[in-house]
Amino acid sequence: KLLNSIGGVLAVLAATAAADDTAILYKEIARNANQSLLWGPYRPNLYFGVRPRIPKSLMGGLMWSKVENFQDVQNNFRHTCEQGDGMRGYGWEEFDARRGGLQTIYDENNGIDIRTMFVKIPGGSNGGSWAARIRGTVRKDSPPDLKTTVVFYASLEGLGALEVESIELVGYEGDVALKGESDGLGEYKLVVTAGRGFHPQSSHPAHEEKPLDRTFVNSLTVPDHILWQSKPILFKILKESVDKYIERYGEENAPPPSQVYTITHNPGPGNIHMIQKVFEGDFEFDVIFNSGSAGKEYFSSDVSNFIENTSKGFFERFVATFEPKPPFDIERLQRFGTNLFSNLLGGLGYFYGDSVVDRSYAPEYDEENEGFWEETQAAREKHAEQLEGPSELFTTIPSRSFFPRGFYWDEGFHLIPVADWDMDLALEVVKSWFNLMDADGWIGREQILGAEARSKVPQEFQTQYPHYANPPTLFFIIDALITKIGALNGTSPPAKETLGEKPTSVHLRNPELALHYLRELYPKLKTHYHWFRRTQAGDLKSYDRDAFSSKEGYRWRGRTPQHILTSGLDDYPRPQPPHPGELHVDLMSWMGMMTKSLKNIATLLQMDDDVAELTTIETAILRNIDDLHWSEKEKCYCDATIDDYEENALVCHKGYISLFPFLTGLLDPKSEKLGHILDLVGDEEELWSEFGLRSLSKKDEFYGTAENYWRGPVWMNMNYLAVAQLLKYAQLPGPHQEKAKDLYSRLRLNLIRTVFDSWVETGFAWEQYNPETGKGQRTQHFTGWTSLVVKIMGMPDLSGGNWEAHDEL
Ligand code: 6A9
Repeated sequence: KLLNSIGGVLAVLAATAAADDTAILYKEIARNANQSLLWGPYRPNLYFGVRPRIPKSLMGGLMWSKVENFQDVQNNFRHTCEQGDGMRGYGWEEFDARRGGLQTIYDENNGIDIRTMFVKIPGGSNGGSWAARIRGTVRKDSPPDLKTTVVFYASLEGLGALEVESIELVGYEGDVALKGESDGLGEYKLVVTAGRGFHPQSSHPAHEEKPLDRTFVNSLTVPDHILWQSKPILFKILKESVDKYIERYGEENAPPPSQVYTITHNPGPGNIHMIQKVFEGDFEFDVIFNSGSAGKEYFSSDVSNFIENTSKGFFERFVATFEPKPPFDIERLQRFGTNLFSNLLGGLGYFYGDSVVDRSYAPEYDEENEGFWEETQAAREKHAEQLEGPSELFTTIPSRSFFPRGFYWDEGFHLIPVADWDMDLALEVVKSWFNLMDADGWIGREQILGAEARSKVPQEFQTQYPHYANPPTLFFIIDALITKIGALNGTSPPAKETLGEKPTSVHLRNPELALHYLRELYPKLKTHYHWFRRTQAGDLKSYDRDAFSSKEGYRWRGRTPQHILTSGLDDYPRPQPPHPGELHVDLMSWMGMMTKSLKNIATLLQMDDDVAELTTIETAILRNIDDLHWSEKEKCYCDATIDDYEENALVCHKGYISLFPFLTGLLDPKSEKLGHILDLVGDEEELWSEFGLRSLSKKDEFYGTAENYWRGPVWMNMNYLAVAQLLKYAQLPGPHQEKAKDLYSRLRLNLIRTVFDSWVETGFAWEQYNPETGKGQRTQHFTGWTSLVVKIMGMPDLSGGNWEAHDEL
């Protein structure tokens, strides 16, 4: 049935000649896509940093500080996003990876709001040109003549040249231009305009020699591997300058801080160029990158137009894409939605570098013995980690301040909204992740690529192990692609794709290209899948009943008594003590989801043998989920272990883990078990809170204890899965339809209200929410899976307007 329904699409691929054409067309499209995605603010760990998707290349970044007194600079120079900076909020209000966007940084401690407007200007054969307008607006509560120093730097890693175009002796009165040439970018010119704004004046003799209405440039040559440490480099040259002033005038008669903290003007060749301006009050200037092959140079007047055009239609496109439904179809909430989504997409980064992997394959890592976690711990200490790579990754990130790097299972969630906005981009990111896969089929859970990324992670957390897994959420995106091309149910691609300002996704407009993509990726997906089956297999020999002869049972590797970091639900309570015969119901469910997804692709691609094999596995998983993990006593799904009497026993801690077969879409709408699961979901004494579903039941002995990370707090990724499944069952006939509908309607409202209220109150999205108060907690500015609320806002209102009875949103 499935195969027939996609006959039309497959006919295109049937003839070899046609398939060849597709491959050629595909290459051309990929090249074009690369053009529009080459440049971006792809250094999301910085408040504003630009780079192309080229391993060693030109990079730019912004730093600033107030210079009102002699203490400001040390503490207030901004560069990397830090939770301790005391921002009143920051982030992208509008962002599209192919066009640009705008960001505001509410820097209360510096008394200024910094706006960065970034636009991409297509043209030529090297990824086009771009411009950034930097605007500073003095905050209401700070003095109107606030003095701010701003540094934009450009650095060049690898081969090529970058130098100041013309030399001015005291400082530049007009624009500063750098010209450069490097791999993948050809020749280019980077201009920092004189801009607009007042500059501090003083009667101190130093001011006459170095008037602050000039732009100062200090060009240096430093080893490539320390280029990313631009702030320490700046501090070093600032200190030299401060020392000179003090030496000359003494501390008593030193010039004012705005003068003292200016770099020595020393323009020339170098691989890093610091470009500094000092302002009094509001200011604005542009950074314009003109690609030589574009054949046209752009100026500030053009930039104004590009900014306007980039912004125009953004909101409409957001609304057309996510279609917020009542009661969220009002502007206030839609603006909140654009903000969350823009921050998710604005977290897109390009990472390149080596990473720490323990490839010892030590026998202890087989985790075969009781007490294995002590053996593995000892082995981990013994085996020197090795650096491997370098590798590259194009990905979004969970949080710009705290976790500015790729996380495997977070990314599948991030890409769910991205796939609606720009499917081609989502597929590019998926491909980038699968390019990291090793020959065995392993992809590291946390991608800490290069020294800059490592600098954010304590050493004991840096090493990745090639036998450690993480939930395979990228399969969500493959599923979304298949659903969107309508291939499996025979519908045609959605006409919505052509709405408004929304550029059409080439993979959706040409399903044959989507199939080509899947065909190319399929061998990797399969290798990855088999890696999971092999390395995370459970040991079923103690469960020696006939029903389990199929061997479908799974166990996360990498557990300790208190944590299974690999599961993603780090400290969720599990059987104690850990046992090599343990079986984990969440992993079993992920395997079910992955099997189904792979089977869909295999069906589309007419891999008949694979379809047959996957069908057998799927059936066995579905049967064993119930046989191995359902507790008749507790009426929910549980982990299994081997108890003191060498018999298998279920260990139940009610919470997200108990819902997993439901969360991953494996339950039949008519199943009696679904009814019990819904009861657990809706029980206020267990999982239900007015702020979303608790990770652990209020009645569990470990609720709210120890680290209390996944032991009660409300997480949006799991709540998104829950609300999406409730919607599914609310729309399918069955005995639990009404119950599902009621839970769905209320959960949908609760989740949006929780994230929205906290956002209004604090200016941020948060990593998790308190189940008692609803307040955002743990990591601030967590713009990863918390942004899934934009998908929830777009889910239908099934309450018939009954939400009016709820609190004002
Ligand atoms: C340790 C600390 C500056 C934990 O969102 C990323 C992950 C999730 O995948 C996982 O499910 N977070 C969740 O339980 C954050 C993990 C951060 C680990 C970094 C080093 C550095 O502090």
